[in-house]
Amino acid sequence: MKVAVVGATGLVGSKMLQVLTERNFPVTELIPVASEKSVGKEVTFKGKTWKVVSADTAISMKPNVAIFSAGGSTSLEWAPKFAAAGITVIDNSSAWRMDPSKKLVVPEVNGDALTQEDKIIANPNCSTIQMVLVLKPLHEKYKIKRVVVSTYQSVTGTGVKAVTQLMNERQGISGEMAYAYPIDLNVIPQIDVFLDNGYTKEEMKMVNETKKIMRDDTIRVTATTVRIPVMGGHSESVNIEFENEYDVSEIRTLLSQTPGIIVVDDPSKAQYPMPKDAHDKDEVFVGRIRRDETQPKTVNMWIVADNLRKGAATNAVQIAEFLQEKNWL
Ligand code: 2RA
Repeated sequence: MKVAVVGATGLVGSKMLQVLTERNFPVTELIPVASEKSVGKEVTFKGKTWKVVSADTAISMKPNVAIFSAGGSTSLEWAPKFAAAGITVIDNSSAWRMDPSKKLVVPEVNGDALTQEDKIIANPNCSTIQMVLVLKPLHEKYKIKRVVVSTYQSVTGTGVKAVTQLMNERQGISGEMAYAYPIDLNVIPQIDVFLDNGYTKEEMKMVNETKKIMRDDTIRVTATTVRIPVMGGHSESVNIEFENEYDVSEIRTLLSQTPGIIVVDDPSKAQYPMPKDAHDKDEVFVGRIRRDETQPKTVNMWIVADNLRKGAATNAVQIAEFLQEKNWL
């Protein structure tokens, strides 16, 4: 299988290469793609070096699949050109996510929506992916009415520049800033730009993408998304109101039995998920599952995942695996 990774030199791109290797995706030829200034550089994959090429050259090399992680404008420009050449695109940017003609996929949740005709497939936003994986079995069993989520998001979600800003601040070095404010010893209640309704784009991604992936517009979601000086993953405090009555221990069992989820929830031993433990893991971790005592049929929980893995690279590679198993690549 010839695989192009567009944005191969970025944080998510490098994670893609790592995940493709670990999951033994049958890559016979890697086509790393990056901006003109990186063309000619080399990328190491499976013990070999592969030359970085331009998007144009990559199309002429006819990969079976192209996994994009190079930002929205690159995806808008290039994904249709790859697709027109018959190459299936899995796109990690927000460019196509809410396009009604494109599927937005978390394989465990709505992989069944995919068909052989889908040539540009959108990978959801990191903070949405980890939440919907948990919401899906709960919705099936208790029917979700409303979700209130607050996020605590890792700087790795912004990219290399933000990691450098955090590290520089920690060492007292002044350098280029990824954020408008210091991030070390701080919390920034803004991820992405503000929209007219006073919410940020990241918050509205959580609202809109959740409905699309869950295929249910009746689920009400409200979000506050926050950047914190952490590296290993995104954390989320999630309050979920159901239509039907539930039982906390039943939820623990249900989530423990759901592929891709690990329940870490033992208050007597101070056991709960933390980003430092989720780091470099593919699973989504859930803990602090407890009844919301202020209203009926409502539960609180804490959801943590490595945003570069299940929130980005792993989910994209899982989509590729799904297509490959169907022989659609
Ligand atoms: C973030 N959601 O963490 C972004 C990355 N896709 O900023």
